[in-house]
Formats: sequence, structure tokens, C-alpha cells
Amino acid sequence: MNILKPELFFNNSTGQLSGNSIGEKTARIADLKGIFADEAARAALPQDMLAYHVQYYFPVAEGTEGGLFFGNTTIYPGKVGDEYFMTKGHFHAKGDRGEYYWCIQGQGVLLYMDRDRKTWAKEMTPGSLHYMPAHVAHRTVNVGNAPMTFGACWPSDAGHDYGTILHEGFSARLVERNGKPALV
Ligand code: M6P
Ligand code: ZN
Repeated sequence: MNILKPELFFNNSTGQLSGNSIGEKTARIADLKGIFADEAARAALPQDMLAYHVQYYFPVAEGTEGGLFFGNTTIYPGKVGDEYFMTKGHFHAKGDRGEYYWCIQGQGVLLYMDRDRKTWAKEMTPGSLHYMPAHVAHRTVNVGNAPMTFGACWPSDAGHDYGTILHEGFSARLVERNGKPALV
């Protein structure tokens, strides 16, 4: 019997995935309409500017019960007006599914919001580990001046509900005040 070679690699220092079946998606400024408070500032930025990049590994089809998905997200440093670059943020389409995030590089903040719109925030710093409970929306923000990368692991049937956040937003935002991140 042969010991097989791994077909998938995770770089522990950069968080990058490599292998045959890695998917990629990007979010450019053009894709983030309605996400930031200052729409005029967003519209004034180069629309092809990269805000964040995601790599993912889906070993089973999306929606399959019982599997796990794995990925990373790199948010580039930048601001729309005074609001830091961040992910769209989402609840899970199957709301009772949780998720793990862990910070690999850079300085970030994880925003959580429950169904009652109660929002709280956690610092993300290399090595920090974050559990997102079911029914809690999550969004990540790069508050540093270098790329911020975090890993993620979530159930293959969780799905993404972006609509709720797009229409109702989070009840708090991360902006720069006197050169420092502030939750407003
Ligand atoms: C993490 C995971 C992904 C998610 C990505 C970007 O890698 O939670 O499921 O797609 O972050 O976040 P969003 O989908 O909110 O833009
Ligand atoms: Zn999620």
C-alpha cells in the first residue's frame, strides 16, 4: 500500500492555498456598491481597485450537508472616505451554521451582529482565533496599513445571505479618527 502525497497545501506563514482545485474570487471597489457609508467616496475611487481576495477549497458541492469548506481572505489596506476596507459581511443562508476565522497576518477587526442588531467587535491579530456562533453576521475589516489575511472554515451547507446586510447594514462601522480605528 502506498502513502499518497498531499494534493493540497496551506502555507502557514502567508495563509495561501495551493493545489488543483482551489477557487478564487475577488471583490473590487465596483463590487462593493452599498457597502460603505460614503457612496460618493466609493464611486470616486478607481472601480477596478482590489479591496479583497478570497481563495477557497470546496471538497463537496455547495449545499451538501455534513462537509466543511476552507478558505482565506486577504483584505488590502485602504479606506472609502474614512471607513476602512472590509468584506461585504453576511449571515449564513442556513442561519444556524457557525464558522471559525483565524488571523494570519496584518491587523484587523471582526464585526459581529446578532439578529437583534446588537454589534460587537474583536481585534484580529496574527494567531487570534474567532468562533462565530450561529445566527450572527460577520464582517472583517483591515485597520492596518498592510494586507490583512485570515483563514476560515465553515459548513458546506451554510451558504451566504448578503441581502440582509446590503439592505440593513451593520449597526456599527469602523472608521479612522485621529489616525486610529474607532467603532461608530
Ligand atoms: C471568509 C469566508 C467566506 C467569505 C469570505 C469573504 O473567507 O467567510 O465564506 O466569502 O470570508 O467574506 P464575504 O463573503 O462576507 O465577502
Ligand atoms: Zn460566514
